[in-house]
Amino acid sequence: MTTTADATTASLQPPSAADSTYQTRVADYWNAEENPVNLELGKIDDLYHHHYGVGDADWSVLDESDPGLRRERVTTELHRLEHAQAELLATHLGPLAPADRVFDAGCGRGGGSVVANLRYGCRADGVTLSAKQADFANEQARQRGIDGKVRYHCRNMLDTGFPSDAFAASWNNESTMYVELDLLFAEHARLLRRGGRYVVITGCYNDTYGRASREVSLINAHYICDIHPRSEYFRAMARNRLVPVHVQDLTEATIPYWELRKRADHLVTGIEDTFLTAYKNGSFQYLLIVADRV
Ligand code: SAH
Ligand code: GPP
Ligand code: MG
Repeated sequence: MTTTADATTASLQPPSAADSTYQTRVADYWNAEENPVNLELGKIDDLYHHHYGVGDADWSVLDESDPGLRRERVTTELHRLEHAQAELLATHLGPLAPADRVFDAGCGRGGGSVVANLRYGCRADGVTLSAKQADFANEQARQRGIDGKVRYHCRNMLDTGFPSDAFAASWNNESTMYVELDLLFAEHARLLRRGGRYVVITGCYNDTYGRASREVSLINAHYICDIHPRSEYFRAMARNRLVPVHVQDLTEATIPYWELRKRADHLVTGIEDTFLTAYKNGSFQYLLIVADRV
């Protein structure tokens, strides 16, 4: 009886990095994810991003008459906008020295840590719930010859096991909507040294709208996430020794990306109109917050 019960319990237990059934489902999503909008863009220069873009789009790519060339130009333009987002985040991490260590919380296929390493020469540790993403990212680092400095781990960003006060900077790029902010910021505050820098880019719901809109709920369902209100970021940072030094509303800056992506027939996933409606009806915001660990 006891043996049977133990065996049943063991078979239901989530894999090591996930500590709940919810996190197991999130890991399943990312282990299975192979959207062309992510893989085709990443292939261009082996920088694989799982975030959206910022900045003005070059609309002339849509005028290309040759269909194959048009697809290629649109793909390249979307990648340029996603890369600009990664660079924007990275500029706020510094200054950093090559000996400094940075933490990439919810690292996806690893692009963000590579961008930080290329910019500062720093050491980076990325963590993701997905073993497949961590393996993929480590192979990319090996091919670039930066695997001595940039490492990816299949771990939980709420409980990384990394040493305290060891990191000069850390960030979440579109990964905060999978976790409770108090637990997340407590871990960043533990890992960062005093005066260390924390940066987040996220989609949040707008408190002035009221509660989560229909579109915000559809985005939650699409990605299996739970988008927080803007207010919750500042409350949770204040409770966890993170003091904002710069806040930027990127909503206007991300709309061209979505308008262009919507017209990329070969890359659309079906969520494009929902993002555009959510941004335009004022219920949803794309936000950058930079904070110091005190
Ligand atoms: N920051 C990356 C990827 C964002 S996609 C980029 O900008 O490209 C969201 C990522 O968050 C996925 O890799 C997912 O595995 C990760 N994630 C979600 N919950 C997590 C958790 N509790 N611990 C570690 N990673 C998590
Ligand atoms: C980006 O990943 C999306 C997320 C991490 C989840 C939700 C983010 C919000 C800002 C709400 P992706 O690049 O894998 O998404 P897609 O496949 O749609 O390009
Ligand atoms: Mg994407």
